Formats: sequence, structure tokens, C-alpha cells
Amino acid sequence: MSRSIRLLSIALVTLGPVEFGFAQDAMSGGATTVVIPRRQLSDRDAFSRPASNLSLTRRGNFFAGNSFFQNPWVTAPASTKARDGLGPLFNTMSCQSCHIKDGRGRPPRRGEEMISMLVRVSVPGDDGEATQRMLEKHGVVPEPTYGDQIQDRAVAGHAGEAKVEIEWTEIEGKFADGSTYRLRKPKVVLSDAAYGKLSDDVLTSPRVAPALIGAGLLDTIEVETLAAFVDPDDANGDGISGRFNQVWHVARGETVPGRFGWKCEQPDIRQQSAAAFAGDIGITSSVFPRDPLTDAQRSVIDAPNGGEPELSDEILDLIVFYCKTLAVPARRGHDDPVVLRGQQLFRQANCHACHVETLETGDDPRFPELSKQTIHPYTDLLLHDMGEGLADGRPVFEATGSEWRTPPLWGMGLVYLVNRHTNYLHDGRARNAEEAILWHGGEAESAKQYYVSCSADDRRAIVAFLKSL
Ligand code: HEC
Ligand code: HEC
Ligand SMILES: [Ca+2]
Ligand SMILES: [Ca+2]
Ligand SMILES: [Ca+2]
Repeated sequence: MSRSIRLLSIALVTLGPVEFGFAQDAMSGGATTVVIPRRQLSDRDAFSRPASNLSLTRRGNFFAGNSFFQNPWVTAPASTKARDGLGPLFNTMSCQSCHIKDGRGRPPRRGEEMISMLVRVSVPGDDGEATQRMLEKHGVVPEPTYGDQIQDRAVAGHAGEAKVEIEWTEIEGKFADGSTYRLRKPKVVLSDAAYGKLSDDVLTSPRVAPALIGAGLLDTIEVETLAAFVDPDDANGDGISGRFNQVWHVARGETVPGRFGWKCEQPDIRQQSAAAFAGDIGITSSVFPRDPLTDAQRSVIDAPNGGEPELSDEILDLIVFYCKTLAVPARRGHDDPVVLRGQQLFRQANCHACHVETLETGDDPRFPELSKQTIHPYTDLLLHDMGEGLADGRPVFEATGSEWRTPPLWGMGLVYLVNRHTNYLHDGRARNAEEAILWHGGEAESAKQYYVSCSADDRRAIVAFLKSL
């Protein structure tokens, strides 16, 4: 190694990348950002690293949480007392099987089982008091026989609730320059319903697991910071009117703004994780002490459980710690001329009105690492009406059937590396970044139109910018 390179690396180690002049723009997660050396860019663990500024002792918590996130839960009773209680109904046996490599899920390919994705269900309900009470605390009226989610698997001796498949329809469209594009639209098909007939008016919402990088930073942003982007009556006349979902906080027993999930239906990572344990894996906790079974599922209610609750607060806290401290990777090629041009076009199209570039996190004494960070998540964490094309027609709390949370775009360019696919949007229908943009409608219609009217070169520049995130 030459002397100057050696000095350089010493400077890097002692000063850290930020002080060394690594552009602030590239440090998407502030001081938590991990800079992945170019030679490791084939590394599938790009989304699985602890925040850069996490101390050695706290890394211990991270790795303990990681093991509970990765390892499968088993049927009770089992010799591994800390990990039993799976099901009786469930989608998968671990967090990791949906959040593959802490990254994104995708819809099943032809003939595959659905794995890294789930389908929520509910019914419209009526105007009665019982419906209103249900909506206040659950956000939906559960389907009477199947509850609010299809668990397609069950422990031995019992049947999964139903078979879930996705059927696709192809749609064609045209760019302003005359070239054409094709999109595919999913339809959920439920069959082999094992516990009785599904309601005729069942509402379904297929959702892929999102990547979890930076979730702790998003959890640490103050409500007041996000409130600055709320514009329900579109006072500034740009056609964009983000708003909060208002959801039930179980531990606090009150309604608060939601920020996690594709429709902002969970208030924080702790409740989101506990809900995943109950709904996706069948593991009860102090937050959700009962398995989500309906009266029609009496035959499975008596299946042995793994304790009351099955998950200790201690393990839940470790998993929450893990999710909160998963690092955001630094950008790659952020100052490439094509990328910079793409960023300019992204702003001209007004994409950044929803995909907000820069936010400050608040102050959380339990997580000094996440506090007071300047971050570039490319989200406002608010709901937007995205039009009929993307609508699932299934309202949750205050989110309508066509409203979705602006997803963060950080890490987008590494999804293929980590997950070996580039399926975007809530149901993974977009096969790449461009298709994701072309599905935008509603409040984002004019941004989409801007993209459609771009030259092929400019479209490539926008996509190059997204890939640099
Ligand atoms: C069956 C697939 C599946 C499993 C298993 C699963 N998740 Fe998820 N996860 C999802 C989906 C889908 C969403 C989006 C939820 C929504 O839209 O309401 C999500 C969202 C999240 C989020 C919020 C991310 C964001 O940006 O909104 C966190 C945190 C999370 N999951 C943690 C966990 C943990 C912890 C576990 C294990 C206990 C887990 N998940 C298990 C599918 C899964
Ligand atoms: C009105 C707010 C709004 C505007 C403007 C907007 N978006 Fe989005 N964007 C969203 C929402 C909401 C979603 C999620 C929709 C869904 O999953 O159904 C989304 C999803 C995406 C995704 C997929 C991300 C993922 O994790 O699946 C990409 C990529 C994206 N937008 C890029 C852009 C670009 C580029 C522009 C400008 C041309 C733009 N967006 C303009 C709100 C907006
Ligand atoms: Ca259980
Ligand atoms: Ca169910
Ligand atoms: Ca506005």
C-alpha cells in the first residue's frame, strides 16, 4: 500500500466518512449510515448491518435481536421454550422469511407458494355501534370467519385458511415520444377456504414485506416534523394533500398518527412487530395476548400454546432494537452527472413533494444513535390518494381504499443485490423502478405525466438517480 493511501485509510477510520468529506447527500441515514466498500457490492447483506454509530455493547443487542428475527418459531410444546407457540394458524415461521435479508418481499411467481407477502381481509361493516367500536380500535371490520388476514398455513393436524394466488392482467401504455410500455395488474384469488364460506363482500389487500433499513430513524421523527407536510385542503395548490392516518395505540390506549405499514396503520415499530408476531407467526405477546382466531375456528383454538403470552417483553424488545438499528447504506455514485441530472428532473416532476428528501429526527434518550440525525429517506410518511389504478378498495382506520403511505426510497438501488428482484409498490406489481412510477395516479398524476413526457434519456436519468439511492 502506498504511503498516501495508507494515510488516507487511517484518516477514514479515525475521522469517519462524514468528516472526511463524504458528501452529506450520500449519507442517507446520517451518522447511522454504513458505507459499503465497492468490492463488497456483491454482498447480499447490504441491508443487514447495524447502524455505524452503535457502540460495541449495543451491537450485542443487535445480534441477539437478529437471531430472534431470523430463526424459526416451532410448534408447542417443544424443548426450546423461548421459541415455541407457532400458529396454530400462520403465514411463515420467522420474520426473516418475509423480510428476506431484511429487504423486500415479492409476489409469488407462477406455481410458487406465497411466501414473502400476505393478504389482509375485512368486510365493509354497517353504520351500527358495534362496527364503530371495531373501527376505532382495529381499523377494519374483520371478515367474520377469517379475521383480518389470511394465514395460509397451520400446524400439523389443522388446515391453513385458504389458498392464495395472484392473477395478472397486462396493460399497455404510451410515452409521449410514442414508445410503448406494459404494466401488470394483480388480482387476489382465494380458494379452498377451509373454515367455511368467505363473505361475498370480502375486501382484500395484498402486501409485500417492505425493507426495514432505517425504520428506527423513521420511528424517531417527531409528529410535528411530519405535520409540516400535511396539507389536507391543498392550500398551496400543487395537487398534493398528504395526511396522517389516525390509528389505535394499544399500549397507550389512545388514537395517534400512524406511520408504519403501506397504509400507516401502525403507530410504531414495537406495535408493528407485535402485530406481525400475532398475525403472521401466531405468537402472542403482552401487546396482543390472543391468537387471532375467530369463533368459526374453534377446532384450532384448543391447539397447545407456548405460554401466556408466548413472547416475553424481553425478546420483543430485542427484536424492536434490531429493527430500529438496521443501517441505511450510503448512496453510490451520488455525484455522477447522469444521477445529478436525474435528481434535478425528480425535483422538476415534483416527486419530492411526497418523497421528501431531507428530514431531521427527534430526540429519543433510549436511542441516542438515532437522535438528531439529518436523513434523506425520500418520504413524508403521510397518506396520499394514488388513484384507482393502485387502489385496493379496503379502508383501514382513516386511510381510504386508494390512499397509500409514501414509501421511503433509500436503498432502492440495492434491492436487486439483496433480494434478486426489483418488484416495487405495495403488492410488488411493478417489475422495476420505471413501472413503479408509471402506476402513480391521483395526487401523483402530474408527476407521472411529467415522467411520461420525458425523453428516453431523461427517463433513464431519473431511474439512474433512483438506483443511486
Ligand atoms: C408474512 C410476511 C411477514 C412476516 C412473517 C413479517 N412481516 Fe413485517 N411486514 C410485512 C408486511 C406485508 C408489512 C407491511 C404491513 C402493512 O402494510 O400493513 C410489514 C411491515 C413491517 C414493519 C414496518 C416497516 C415499514 O416501513 O412500514 C416492520 C418494522 C416489520 N414488518 C417487522 C417485522 C417483524 C419484527 C417480524 C417478525 C416478528 C415481521 N415483520 C414478520 C410482512 C411480514
Ligand atoms: C402524491 C405523492 C407522490 C408523488 C408526487 C410521487 N410519489 Fe412515488 N410513491 C407515492 C406512494 C404513496 C407510493 C406507494 C404506492 C403503492 O405502493 O401503491 C409511491 C411509490 C413509489 C415508488 C416505489 C417504492 C417502493 O418501495 O415500492 C417509486 C420508485 C416512486 N414512488 C418514485 C416516484 C417518482 C420518481 C416520482 C416522480 C416522478 C414520484 N414517485 C412521485 C407517492 C408519491
Ligand atoms: Ca401461538
Ligand atoms: Ca385469519
Ligand atoms: Ca399541497
